[in-house]
Amino acid sequence: MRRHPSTTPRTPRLTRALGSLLLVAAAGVFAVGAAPAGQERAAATPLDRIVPAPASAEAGGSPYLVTRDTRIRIDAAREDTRRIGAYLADVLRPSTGYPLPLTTHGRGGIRLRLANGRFGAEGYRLDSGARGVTITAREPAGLFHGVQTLRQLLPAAVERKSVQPGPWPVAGGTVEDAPRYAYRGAMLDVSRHFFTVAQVKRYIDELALYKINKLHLHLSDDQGWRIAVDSWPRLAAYGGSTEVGGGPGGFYTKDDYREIVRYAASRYLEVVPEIDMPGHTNAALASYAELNCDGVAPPLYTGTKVGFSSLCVAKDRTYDFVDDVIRELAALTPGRYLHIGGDEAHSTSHDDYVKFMDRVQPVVAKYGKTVIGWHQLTGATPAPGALAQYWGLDSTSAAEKEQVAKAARNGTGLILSPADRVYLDMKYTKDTPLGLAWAGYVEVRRSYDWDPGAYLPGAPASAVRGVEAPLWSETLSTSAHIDYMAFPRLPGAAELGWSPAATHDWETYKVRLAAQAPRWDALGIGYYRSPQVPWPSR
Ligand code: TNX
Repeated sequence: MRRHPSTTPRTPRLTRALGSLLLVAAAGVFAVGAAPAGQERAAATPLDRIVPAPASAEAGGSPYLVTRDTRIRIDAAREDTRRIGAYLADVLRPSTGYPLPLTTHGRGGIRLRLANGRFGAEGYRLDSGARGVTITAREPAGLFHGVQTLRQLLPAAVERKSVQPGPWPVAGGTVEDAPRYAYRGAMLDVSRHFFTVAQVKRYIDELALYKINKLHLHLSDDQGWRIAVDSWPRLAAYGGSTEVGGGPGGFYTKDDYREIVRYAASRYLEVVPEIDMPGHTNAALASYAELNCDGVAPPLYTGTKVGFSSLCVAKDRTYDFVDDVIRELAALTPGRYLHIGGDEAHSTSHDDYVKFMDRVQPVVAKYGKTVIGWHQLTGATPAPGALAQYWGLDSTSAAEKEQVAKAARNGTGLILSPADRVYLDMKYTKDTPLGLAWAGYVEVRRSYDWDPGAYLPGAPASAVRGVEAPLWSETLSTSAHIDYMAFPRLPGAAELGWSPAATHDWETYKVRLAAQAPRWDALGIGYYRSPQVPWPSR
């Protein structure tokens, strides 16, 4: 993989070069009249004007024009390549109105090709010229990410569901790309408000566009238990029967959940399920009296306070429960991680917390999974291989930061989710109608402008496995709410996880981000029009 050696942002120079190239192109190929008279001719998007920024982009040669004759070429032997080709065709057909058949023969067109090479597990190369566009990768995940790049290189109208006039140019040149981090996540809290399978799928599609590869589902909390557990059926049937504000709540049957996992996998996302323990457990405690130290089940809870519930650490029955839940959840989980929460256990003594984690982490290992916990887990003894998800703030005490950094120095991997940067449920400003503000207001620039590799003092850069943007749902109950809080901050978090540090530059990022807006309009994604970003006028 070729990388730019310089540590200064190279985007402006490249963009200028691409800009003049495109003037030439526009005077040539597109002047032939592909666009209806009187309509502005679409210039091809410069190869590096995508989010996340690619590791390298070299403009050169003629653009490729997707036309009625374009075919999508795939490898006969590979079912996964065929599926990615079908996915691409599904994106392009409604707006172009072209047939875009999949074929294993011929030349040119859009070619998806698996080949050995230094692409890594998720990298790809995209070569574009007059005769075609070829995306090459070692693994299907790389091809899929390359397809997302191709989408963003086509005019935004390609995302519409009705036939658009075109033309459909892809700038000429080569993109070589691979992620900075293997873990690029987004979390959705389906406990405080329940979101249906269809709503989760919609979010998955939005995440895939920005090359996010982990969907962390916060499946249980005080306000609701959202996954069916056969051995403890009241968890979902009763514990899932309400939500914040007293609405009807809901839960996923095992088939629902398998469908989410399958859909996520088809977009190359791994689902990371979370059962939050030992705090954040009122829904479980309300469902089974025997889980309470005093044997009395509390009522269901529909408010938004945190820190008032705890599993009974001293009772053996608690560990039957934990074993059953983890066993059934692990069986539904093809991915390698199982998140056990561990945050805000304010009603569990420190000794009990340590005991609980010492007993529960081996259960996760027993069922073949790797532990992830919120960073409070570093106050106990993280299991070998465990990852800690850091959700502190700039203002978090030096002692707490050092506790996490020390664990990192001792081998605990880190997922970075600083609340005053990438908590997507934080209000943008005091006027944001949705969201919370306990971590402060988080405008778009603040959300983007930090370096995961150098973020936590005393933590080695090599401990950082990636970035995750959590979306807590105390105040959010619809897909429109999700979209408004996630856009435009989610693409920034995705870029921090994907792009080389050398590309990091707010001034060029905000231009690339602004260029995404017509795409969101085409996709029906309502977003916050931050005054920090030079949005095109509508
Ligand atoms: C803190 S972050 C929580 C959640 C809340 C969230 C709201 C974390 C691990 N716990 O219980 O939903 O703040 O922003």
